[in-house]
Amino acid sequence: MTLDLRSISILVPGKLHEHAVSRIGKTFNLVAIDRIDPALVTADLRDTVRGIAASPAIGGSFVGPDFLRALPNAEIVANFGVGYDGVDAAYAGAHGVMVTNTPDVLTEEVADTTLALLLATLRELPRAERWLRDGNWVRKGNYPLSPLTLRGRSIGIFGLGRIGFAVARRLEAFGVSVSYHNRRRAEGVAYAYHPTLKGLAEAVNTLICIAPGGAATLKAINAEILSALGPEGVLVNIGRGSAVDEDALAAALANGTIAAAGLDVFADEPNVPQALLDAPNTVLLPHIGSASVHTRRAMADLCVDNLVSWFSQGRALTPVPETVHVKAK
Ligand code: A2R
Repeated sequence: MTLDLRSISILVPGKLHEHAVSRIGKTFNLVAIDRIDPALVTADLRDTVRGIAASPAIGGSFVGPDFLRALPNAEIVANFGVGYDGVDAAYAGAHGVMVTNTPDVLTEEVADTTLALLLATLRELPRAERWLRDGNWVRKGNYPLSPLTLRGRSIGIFGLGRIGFAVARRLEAFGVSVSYHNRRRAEGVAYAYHPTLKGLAEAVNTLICIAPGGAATLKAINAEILSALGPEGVLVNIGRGSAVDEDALAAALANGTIAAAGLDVFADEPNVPQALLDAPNTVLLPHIGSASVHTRRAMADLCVDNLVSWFSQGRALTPVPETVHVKAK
């Protein structure tokens, strides 16, 4: 007997990648509301929705207890993205709701973007390009030599997981030293381990943040960490903006506590603090770490494949650690 997945209602609250929406529409009974908001859940949705596919905005809407309580028959939340700080996975896990994310399929893309952002920040590539486009090469001559370089740098990775490893492998090819901080030492890894972020920041002059967001890393990169990085210091953040105290960072960039920062993520996206926009020593990207057509489509497929597997095989493909124990009904 084949199960007809079309009878299963999957809720898409707010925007989601169009390939994911299209596949959900063809496979399941797709229902949609404008945003993640329990006030928008009708009595009919409350009774019928068995799964949620969502891409919660950073610093915005949140699949939290209120939303999950409003949908008591939801068995699974398929999060679009590897970072799932937009879903209360601990609450979901404690209440028998599976949460999935989209790891691995974006790892190499985000690692590529990280190296691009690091080099763009050190060698001032966006400003150098502007120099050319503004006609300064013709009018004024060569672009000034960049004070910063990757040569001789020591790199600290905050969050040596899937993406962190892919970044470290690339950095090895660039001939620079790599060390890291995680809560636990990564097994079978030769890179120097620092049990504290402060210890890592003291030991290196370049900090790459690829740790998850959430309460445990909230503003972990603060004035103390930036000061430990020192005047040659460079911060690259490709993980989550919430991990950085942006006021402290703006001050550190303005007063020479550190030299430069390359940021792809911000605490309140899409809003970027004016002080970071005004700083000459920042390279700022609009959260494009994984944002190629190729990789976003792979993420969309994995997001939907989790729903298909859950409702047809009774298992999730990529459950988050907080919900691995959750069994299908
Ligand atoms: O702490 P550990 O031993 O679980 O290592 C993880 C580390 N990590 C932390 N390190 C220090 N303090 C924390 N509070 C903390 N929480 C986690 O971050 C692990 O080495 C790394 C995360 O790696 P994965 O789980 O493999 O994630 P993946 O695929 O590399 O993506 C990382 C993040 C996402 O969460 C999004 O925020 C972003 O990339 O797109």
